Amino acid sequence: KLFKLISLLSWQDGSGKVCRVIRIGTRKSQLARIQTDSVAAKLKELNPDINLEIVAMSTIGDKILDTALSKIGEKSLFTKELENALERNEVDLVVHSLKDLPTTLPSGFTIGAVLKRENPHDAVVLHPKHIGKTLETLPDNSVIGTSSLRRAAQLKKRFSHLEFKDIRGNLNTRLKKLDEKADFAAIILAAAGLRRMGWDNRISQILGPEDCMYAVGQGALAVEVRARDADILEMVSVLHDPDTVLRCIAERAFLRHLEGGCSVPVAVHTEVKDSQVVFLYFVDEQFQRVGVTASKISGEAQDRAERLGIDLANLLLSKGAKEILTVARQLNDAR
Ligand code: DPM
Repeated sequence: KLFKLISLLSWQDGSGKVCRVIRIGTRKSQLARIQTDSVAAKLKELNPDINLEIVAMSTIGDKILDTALSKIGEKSLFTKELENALERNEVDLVVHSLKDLPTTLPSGFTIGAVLKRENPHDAVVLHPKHIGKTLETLPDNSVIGTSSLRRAAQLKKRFSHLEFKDIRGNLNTRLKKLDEKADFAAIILAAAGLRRMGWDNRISQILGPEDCMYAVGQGALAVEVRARDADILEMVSVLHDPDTVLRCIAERAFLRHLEGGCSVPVAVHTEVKDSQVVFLYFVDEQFQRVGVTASKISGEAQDRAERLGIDLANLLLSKGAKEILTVARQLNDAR
């Protein structure tokens, strides 16, 4: 079946070389397009003979703009339509922000590449009239826009003089809502997204772990493929960044063990120290760890990363994390 598909999509060029069209699925937002184009450019550079085509689609997360993400209650908010297209062979790979991918993928799919992480931290973008201030020096009762429970939970505790309100929409919409109205004194966004859009100049403060830890997988791009499509899996595997993969396996294992999703306030901070990544080749063994297939990265190192995430989750569970998350979910459902 795979062979048939390849022959349907391939032809010989003037020099007799076989060309194949590889279709890449993406969401329609400008950020998604920029992220997908960057992965496409890397693939083209590594495989000059391939022909890439980009197919843009809308997802539920793009269509429902008036509800906080955590309230929509659909797990694969930004990914379902793209996975359907993968399943129907309409596209061969899909580029996502890793933090939007559930820690358990539907069967038949895998993350074939996790690219080098951008700055994973959250950033403060101020309303122009507050330029020069920080979260600490903003006036009492200033309203901060974010619909991330994770951000609001941490920042409320740290900056009790501020108020937090939901803001939805893609990055362009949010910046417009901030600048053109007086509803928000500042909004909180991932530094990585702002940087990719070329809006670094709007970042007035990067939040360190003492203020606000980031979301699992934040700042890393992931390439999702059909788990059985060995050709595509092999092609994208060279895009893996070893340090990023190991950090993200640990983070995703942690979140999965806590049974968290995008509706619970779970945040992380990871670092790689004295990296001891050993490169081994597993040719016909395909282990998936929290949805990731990285057969050229030491399986032992991946196991250790996964174990680390699970151990930390267990430590928190023993200190009452389950009860806290249950209450957080109930409060969120009642919002
Ligand atoms: C997820 C969350 C948000 C996105 C929840 C969270 C932010 C929602 C909001 C799971 N996905 O972070 O606690 O602010 O209302 C998203 C962004 C990026 C990927 C935008 C952002 C770009 C950065 C990246 C939305 N998904 O967080 O500012 O590649 O990590």
